[in-house]
Amino acid sequence: MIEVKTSQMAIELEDKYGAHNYHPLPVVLAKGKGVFMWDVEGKRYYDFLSAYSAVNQGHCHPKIVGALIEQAQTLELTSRAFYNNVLGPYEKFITEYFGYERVLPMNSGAEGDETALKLTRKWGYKVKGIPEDQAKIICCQNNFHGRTISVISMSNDPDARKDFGPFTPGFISIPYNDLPALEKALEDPNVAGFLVEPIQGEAGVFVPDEGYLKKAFDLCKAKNVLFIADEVQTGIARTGRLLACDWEGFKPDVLILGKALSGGVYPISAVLANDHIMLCIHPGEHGSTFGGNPVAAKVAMAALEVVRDEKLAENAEKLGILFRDELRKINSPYIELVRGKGLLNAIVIKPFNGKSAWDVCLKMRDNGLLAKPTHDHIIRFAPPLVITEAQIHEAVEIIRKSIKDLE
Ligand code: IF1
Repeated sequence: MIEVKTSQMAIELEDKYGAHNYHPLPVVLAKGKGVFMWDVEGKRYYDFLSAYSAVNQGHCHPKIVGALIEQAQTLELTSRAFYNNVLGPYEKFITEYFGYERVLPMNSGAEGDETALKLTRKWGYKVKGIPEDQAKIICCQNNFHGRTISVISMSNDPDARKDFGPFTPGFISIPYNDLPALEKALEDPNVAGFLVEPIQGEAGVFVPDEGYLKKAFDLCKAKNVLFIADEVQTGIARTGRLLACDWEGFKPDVLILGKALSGGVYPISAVLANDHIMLCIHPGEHGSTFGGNPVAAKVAMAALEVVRDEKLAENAEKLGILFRDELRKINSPYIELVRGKGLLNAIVIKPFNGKSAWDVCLKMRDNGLLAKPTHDHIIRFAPPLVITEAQIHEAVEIIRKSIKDLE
């Protein structure tokens, strides 16, 4: 491997040899620890993206990395053709942790969503009695559930869809945070499930009205429809509760987890459900070579233990309140709005002097804090949940200074 000596060199290599499916902020990271990352030149940054909430436990958490190394040196992969001595204990651990009877382990978030869609359809035919090939799943406008063809079939984002058709049929798209629209869509007797993000991440950290999720859950129950929560981004303590649905005191029928299920060290996702749903899938009907492998199982257990032992949900709730309060004190005509829950937050920027959210992110980078715009005018702020109160104050100061620098 050739050695990357400068940031410029790394950028040129990616530009020359990689597919151009991303447009990263120009910063080349070489090291991470806790809430910080360092670039190739050794400059330190606050990480206010956390790899889209995968690194909730902080970069290179010793307990999680330790679990990875130890298991990788012992037994890495057996496939599911055989049993292994770690998967069972992991399945017991994660189901008890989240309060479900069964888990189906996968790797990426999109695979988790695909799994949930297949499971819901299967349940629709086997239990609900929907006629063959007629099952429908309700999804929400402006959703983000990943990049596979069936998942983008639910999307209304032209960038995600254009020239990737034809699409998978069987989805009904309704506006998010709109109970009457849900009620109407649920009149169709062939609806098997309702898939929703408790907070829409890609849409710009759009937090629905209080009570929306629980009422949506109740509407689904009244029509014998599965409520499927995509907690890939909102789950694992990010919003100040273990799950974002916990805020409204109900348990989704089907729960999709990913990202921080590994603390960012390994791609791990999972679908959780109770027997009457999960046992609709039989041997040979679904799976994955890597899903639930011994390394993933050990890593996920360590990652979940860290969340509990270090009280990350409590910290996210407390520091989220502080963070939003402090952001709202920044007196700038360019901050239109601050919103979020726990440590999943965003500011909406009013375009000014021809500057956009991207320019703010570049300035924050210069001042030592990394965040990413979503759309032209929204910046997501989601630091690792191990952040301290003093660090929140320091980070807000960087954000304030960066906006003032542009004024
Ligand atoms: C990228 C966004 C975040 C997700 C939810 C499933 C998945 C995601 C709720 C799929 C993934 C990511 C992936 C990342 C960008 C990102 C993202 F801005 F695009 F919307 F986080 F907000 N469900 N979210 O948020 O998980 O298959 O990627 O493991 O680069 O596409 P995956």
